[in-house]
Amino acid sequence: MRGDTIAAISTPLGEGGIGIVRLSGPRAVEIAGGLFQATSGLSLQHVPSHTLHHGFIVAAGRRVDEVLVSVMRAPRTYTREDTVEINGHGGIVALTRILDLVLVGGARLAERGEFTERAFMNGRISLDEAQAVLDVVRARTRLGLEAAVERLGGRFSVAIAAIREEIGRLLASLEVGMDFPDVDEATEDLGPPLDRLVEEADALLARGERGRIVRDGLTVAIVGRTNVGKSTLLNAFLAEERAIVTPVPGTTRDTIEEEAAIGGVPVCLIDTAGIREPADLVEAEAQRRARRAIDRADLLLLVFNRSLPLTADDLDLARENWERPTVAVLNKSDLPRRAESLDPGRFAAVREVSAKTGDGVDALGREILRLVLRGEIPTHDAILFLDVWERDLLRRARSSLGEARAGLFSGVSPDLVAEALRSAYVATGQLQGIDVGEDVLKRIFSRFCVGK
Ligand SMILES: Nc1nc2c(ncn2[C@@H]2O[C@H](COP(=O)(O)OP(=O)(O)OP(=O)(O)O)[C@@H](O)[C@H]2O)c(=O)[nH]1
Ligand SMILES: [Mg+2]
Repeated sequence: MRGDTIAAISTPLGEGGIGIVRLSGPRAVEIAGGLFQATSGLSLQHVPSHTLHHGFIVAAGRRVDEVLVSVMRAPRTYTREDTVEINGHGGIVALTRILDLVLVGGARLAERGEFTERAFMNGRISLDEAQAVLDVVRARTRLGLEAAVERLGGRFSVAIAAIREEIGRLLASLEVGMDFPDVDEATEDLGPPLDRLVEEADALLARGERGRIVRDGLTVAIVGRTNVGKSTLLNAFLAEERAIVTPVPGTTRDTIEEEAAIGGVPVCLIDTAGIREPADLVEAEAQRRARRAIDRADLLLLVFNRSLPLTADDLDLARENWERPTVAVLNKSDLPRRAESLDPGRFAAVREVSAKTGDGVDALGREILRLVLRGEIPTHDAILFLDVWERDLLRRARSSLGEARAGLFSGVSPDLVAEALRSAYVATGQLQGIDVGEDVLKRIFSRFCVGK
C-alpha cells in the first residue's frame, strides 16, 4: 500500500481562489510529467529537485489550466517521498479536472490525512507534530492558530519526554531499592519528585481542557423576558444588525445562532425569543426552542431590563436557572435604574451593560472568557490542544502517578508502586508515539482533511 502514489486537492489555509493538486509517491513526477507542458520545453522527469516550473496542463491536445508545478524529490519533502504540487489558477473546476487527470494517470485518491500519515510513517514528523498539523488545519481563530503553531514546535512532546524520563529515573531508583534492600542510604525519598510529577500532569490536563474550549468553542444562550434587549445584545457582540430589534415585545420569533469571536475564542451565540405567556402558536414554538437552547448552552446570559422594576417572570427565569452557569446581565444601563438588586451569590457574575450604546459589552465578553476558562485569560501558554485519545492517555498517566504516590504514602509493597509507575511510563510513551497501535493511528489520521 505504501508503494503507490497518492493525490488530492490541498488548498492552502486562508486562500480561496488558488488551489493545489498535490501528489506524493514513487510515480508522482512521472504522472504529473505526462500532463504537463513546460513553457521552457523541459520534461519534468529531468528537472532538478526543488524547482518550480511554469506551463500548462494539457489533455487530449487542449489546455486545461495554466499552472506552476513544483518538483520535490525524496527525501527532503513533507512526506519524504517524491512530491509534486500543481498550483492551478483556474479555480475549483479546473482543479477537479486536473485531479481527475492525475488519477487517470495512475495516482490513487488520498485518504483523509494520508499525506501527514506518510510523513509520520517515514519518520519526517513526530506524532505530536502530526496532531499539530491537524490543529492548524482546523484552527478557526487567531488564538487557536497561535496555540496550534506553538505546538507544532513540539513543546508538548518536550514536556511529556521530561515527565517520562523522570518516571524512568524513579522506577530505576525504586528497583535498586528492591534488589538491594540493605543499602538503605542509596534509596531516595520518592515522595517529593512524585508530587511534582502529579502536579505537572495536572497542569497539562488543565491546559488541555482550555484547549478543548478554544478549539471547539462554546455555546452561549441569550435569554430573558421580552423586550429586555436580548437581540440588541446579540447585535452588539456581532457588531452588525443581525437580529431585528423593535420596541414591540415579542419581536424575536425564532432562535438565531451566530458565531462571534470573543477574545479570540469562537463563541456560538444564540438569541432566543423572549419568555412570556405565549400569545399564539408561533410564539409557543419559539419559546420551546428557547428552552432547548438553554439546555444546550455552556453558559447563559440572563438579560434583565434594569430601567424597570423586576417582574415575576424575571424572577421565575432566574430561579429556574440557578443550577446552571449563568451571568445576570442588567441591560439598559444608559437609562435611570429602577430594578431592585439581584442576589449576586446566585449567579456566576452580575454585569451592567447598555447593549444600545455598547457600554460594558466588551467587559461582559471578557467576563465570559474568564468564567469559562476558569479564571485564566487565555494566552497561548495556558492552552494545549489535545485530542480525545491524548487526553485519555494523559489522564491515565496522571492516575497511575497518583496511585504510585498514594501507595508510597500508605506503605504498600514497592512492587505495587513500581507497577503503577510502569503504567505511567507506558502511557507517556504512547503519548510520544512510541508503541501506538495501528487502530489508534488510523483514528488520528482519519481526522485530517483530504490533502493534508
Ligand atoms: N435605552 C436602551 N434601550 C435598549 C437597550 N437595549 C435594547 N433597547 C431597546 O429595547 C427594545 C427591545 O430591544 P430588543 O433587542 O428587540 O429586545 P429583545 O429582548 O430581543 O425582545 P424580544 O425579541 O421581543 O424578546 C428596543 O426598542 C431596543 O432599542 C439599551 O441598552 N438601552
Ligand atoms: Mg429579540
